[in-house]
Amino acid sequence: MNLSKAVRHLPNKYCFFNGFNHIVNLSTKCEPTAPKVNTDQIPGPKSLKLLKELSQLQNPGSVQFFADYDKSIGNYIVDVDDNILLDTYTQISSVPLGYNNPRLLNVFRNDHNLKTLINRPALGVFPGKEWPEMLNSVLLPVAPKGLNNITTMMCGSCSNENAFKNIFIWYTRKQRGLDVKFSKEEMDSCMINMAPGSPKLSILSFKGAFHGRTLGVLSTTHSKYIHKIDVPAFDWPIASFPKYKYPLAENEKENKAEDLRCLAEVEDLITQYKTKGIPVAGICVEPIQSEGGDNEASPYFFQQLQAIGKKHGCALLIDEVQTGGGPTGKMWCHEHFNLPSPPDVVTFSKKMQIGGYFHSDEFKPAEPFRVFNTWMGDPSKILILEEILKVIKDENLLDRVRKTGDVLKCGLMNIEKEFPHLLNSTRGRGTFLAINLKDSAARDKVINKLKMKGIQSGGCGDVSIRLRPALIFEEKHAHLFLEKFREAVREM
Ligand code: PSZ
Repeated sequence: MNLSKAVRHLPNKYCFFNGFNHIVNLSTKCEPTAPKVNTDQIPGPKSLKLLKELSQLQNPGSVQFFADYDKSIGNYIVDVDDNILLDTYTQISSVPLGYNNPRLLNVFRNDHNLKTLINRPALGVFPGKEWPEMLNSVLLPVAPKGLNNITTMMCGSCSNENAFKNIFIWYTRKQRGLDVKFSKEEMDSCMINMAPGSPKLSILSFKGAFHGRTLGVLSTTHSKYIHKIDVPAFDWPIASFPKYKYPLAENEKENKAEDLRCLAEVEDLITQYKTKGIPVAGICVEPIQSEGGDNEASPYFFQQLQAIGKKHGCALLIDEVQTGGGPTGKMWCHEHFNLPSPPDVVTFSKKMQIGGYFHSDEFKPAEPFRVFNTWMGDPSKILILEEILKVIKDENLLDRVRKTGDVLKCGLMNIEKEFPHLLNSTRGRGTFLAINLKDSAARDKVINKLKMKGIQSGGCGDVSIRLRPALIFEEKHAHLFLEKFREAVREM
C-alpha cells in the first residue's frame, strides 16, 4: 500500500526502519546522538528564504524556523538548514511521542484507517459505524473518574468555547426547572441577543489565565494584551491566581496565606457579580497556568475552589489542554489534587490530538444541535490517539516522565543554587517544569543561546523558561538539556 510522503521518505539518514509491525520501545532508538547547529543563526538561510516567501501571504512574525518533518525524529526537530535541535518545547506541548514515531507511522498503513482519514464525516450527523466504539475504547478509558460523557471538537479554544456553552445551558436549565420548556419570550429574545433568551451569565477566570483566542474564551484569557487588544470582551469576573514564593518547602505559611487571599477574592467576586445581575455559571481554571508563566497552585487551593463553586452553584471547568495527556506524570494534572469529587468539565487538546471535553451526565443538553458544528472532531485523530495511548502503556511512559522529571527538576534546582543572582523559582510536576530568569531580557537571551547550542526551548509569562518535552524524553536528554542550560546561564 502506498504511504504518506513522510513514510515514504523514511528510512532517512538517521534510521533504518523495517518490520514496523512488531516494533516496541523504538520511540527514541533511531535518534541522532546529539544536537548539531550548522548555521550562524537560526533561522538559517533556507528558513530566511521561506520566511520571505511566506511574508507575501501572511504575517510570518511568529515563525521561528521552517522544520523538515521528514527528517525530524524522536526528541529531535530538524530544520530546513539541517540544524538538529533537541526539542523541549514540542509544538507548544503537543507532541506526545516525538517525531515520526514508527508505531504512529504505521497507523495509516492499514486500509481501513486510511479510509477513516480521507472520508472525514460531519460527526454530529453521519458518524461512522465505529464511532461509539472508538469513543468507548479510546477516550473513555482515559476519562477522569466520574466524567462519562465525551464531546469531541477541533482545538483547545473551541473545546473551551463549547464547554462554556454547555455550562450556560446546564445553569439555565437548573434555573428554569429541568423539564420546563423554553418560553416564547426566551425564543424570540435570543434571536436579537437580548434577555431572557440570551441571559446575562458569566464564567469566572483568573489573572494570567490562557483558555484560547476565539471570541468567547478570549474573555477568560489574560496572559498578554496582544491576544486581546481591539476585541470586545464580556464583563466577567477575574480573580487573582496564587503567586507562590519558592522554594515551596521554605514558604509554606506565606503560600497558604496566598491561597486564602485568592480564594476569598473568588468568593467575593461570585457574590459581587450575582448582585450586579451577571451570576457566575462556571469557574474556568488551568491546573498549572501555562502561557501565563507556569504558575502552580496547591491541591488545597483547588479543593477549596471546588467547594466554593459547589456552594454557589457554579460548575468547575478544569482546562487540561496543555497539562493533559501525561506531561505532569499523571494522565490529568488535576489527579494530583485529590479532589473529593470530579470536576464538572475537563477540556483537552494538544497531546490528545483531538480536542474536546469530558463531562458528567448533568451537563448533557436535553436537546440535539445545541453543541454542534460540522466536523465535531476527527475520527482519524482518535486512531492516532489510540496508538499513542498504547505506546504510553507499552513503554511505561508516565513512569518515565516522573523519573526524567525528577532528574530535570533536581538539575534545575542545582543550577539555580549555583546562579542565584540569575535564576529562581524552579517549579512544576513531571517534565512540565519551569524556571525564572531575573528579567525578560535575560530570559530571551538564554532561550536564544540554548537554540544556538542545539536546544529548542520556550518561554512563558514574562521571565520564565518552560520545559515541554515529549513523553519519550529520557534521562540522557535531561542531562544534555541541563548541561547546555548551565552553559547558557554561565555565559550571561
Ligand atoms: O499563542 C497562542 O495562541 C498559544 S501558545 C500556547 C497556547 C496557545 N496554548 C493553547 C491553550 C492552552 O494552553 C490552554 C491551557 N487552554 C486553551 C488553549 C487553546 O488551545 P488552541 O491553541 O488549540 O486553541
